[in-house]
Amino acid sequence: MRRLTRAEAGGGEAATVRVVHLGLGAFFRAHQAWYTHRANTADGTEPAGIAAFTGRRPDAARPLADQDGLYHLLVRDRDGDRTELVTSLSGAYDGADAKRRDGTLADPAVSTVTLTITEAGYVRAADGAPDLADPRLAGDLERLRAGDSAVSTAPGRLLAGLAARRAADAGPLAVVPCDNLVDNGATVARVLTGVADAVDADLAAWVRANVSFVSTTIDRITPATTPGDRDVVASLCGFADQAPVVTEPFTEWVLAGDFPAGRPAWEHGGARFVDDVRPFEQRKLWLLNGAHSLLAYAGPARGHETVAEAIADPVCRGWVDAWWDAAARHLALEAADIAKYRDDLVERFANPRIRHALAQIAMDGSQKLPIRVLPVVARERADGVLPEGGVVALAGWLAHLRDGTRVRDPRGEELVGLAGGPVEEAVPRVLAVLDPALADDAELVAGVRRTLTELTG
Ligand code: CS2
Repeated sequence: MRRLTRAEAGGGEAATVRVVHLGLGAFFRAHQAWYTHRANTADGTEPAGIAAFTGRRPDAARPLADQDGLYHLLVRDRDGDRTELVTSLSGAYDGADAKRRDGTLADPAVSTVTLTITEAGYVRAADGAPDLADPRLAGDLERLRAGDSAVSTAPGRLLAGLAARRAADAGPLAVVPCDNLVDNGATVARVLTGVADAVDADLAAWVRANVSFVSTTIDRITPATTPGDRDVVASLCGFADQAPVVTEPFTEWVLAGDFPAGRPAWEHGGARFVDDVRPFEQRKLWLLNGAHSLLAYAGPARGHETVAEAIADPVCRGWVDAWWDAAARHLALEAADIAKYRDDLVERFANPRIRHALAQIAMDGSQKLPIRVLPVVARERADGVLPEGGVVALAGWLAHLRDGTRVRDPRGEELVGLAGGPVEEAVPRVLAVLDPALADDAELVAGVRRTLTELTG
């Protein structure tokens, strides 16, 4: 078995770094790094290298660094597997390496920063402003004010890098968030300028004048890689790749915003540049991610562990269809477009070769539900409708919290506490954490109680 290196695999020289990425995980490698790879391999483009920094998993950099940044995608169709070598990663680093991070962001050759830091990584308060009372962010503010860039939150790290860029007079750049948030460009702008305001007024003014915040919709289902997947990659391509990424054939990237210092030619991977991402964003967040969360919380009550198992169960499929009917009523898109998107989603969810664990999707519900489920529930309630799919998603979340054994959420401890005890009181208590208006809606609360009892027997 051959070791994966640029010399062995013919991946070419690592390209000059033009993109910095924060959040070196599987989704980034299946998505933005793949688009950059596609851009680099198109005729007539100047190759752009990516320097990627880890977030929650510092150990993710090591196997990639050992492979000169190279790795394979294992693209799994329902009929078979293929591998694709991705060559756009020029460096993989521990996100705590402040010197490297700041030095790279201070390089005028860098034009773009992409982010996959998860919904929770933006450290936002309920009103969308940075949660300056969060102990980690408060600690970062102290350090940044003292000129110390050994910070730990993603907004703190990005701001430290931008301060270095300003000091080096390295010019403007674009920040491109790639997390499943509503209006993610405006969201990250609010967080970053809010943190900058709390650190230094001159730095905040520089950020406002020099950083363009691009909004994006991103999509590619990327389950966690298993040791068995590494064996499949080895047998398909003959390399002992220590860091392959499993993904589906489908991929989408829609972007709106300015790139003042240029950008990789991502359109060569199929990225679309539009004036307004909102219709694409709502379609994706409500139909795909909303259904994912519904299945993640209600599927285990019916004995399922993966999305493919759950969607094959007619009861779960019925819930998802009800959810999609409700969401579709509020999408500003043609009915035929929505029908096609739904058909494609069923096909993608049912892909038997993608083992997408419901437990993976169930993470961080307190951050995800307000984005992917509550907007539809609120619209349906305003129309006087009790949306069955939304009720099942919320009741399933309650069941997940009451069980308590698999909860991974920044507010997990508090939520598991609130979800305990008699159902009567637990339901409004937990719903109020998402939005007090939900707990005041007697019909909704009664529906969630009823469904919770049905789900948990
Ligand atoms: C999933 C997403 O884990 C989750 O919350 O809903 O990661 C989903 O797989 C991606 O957004 C697909 O593009």
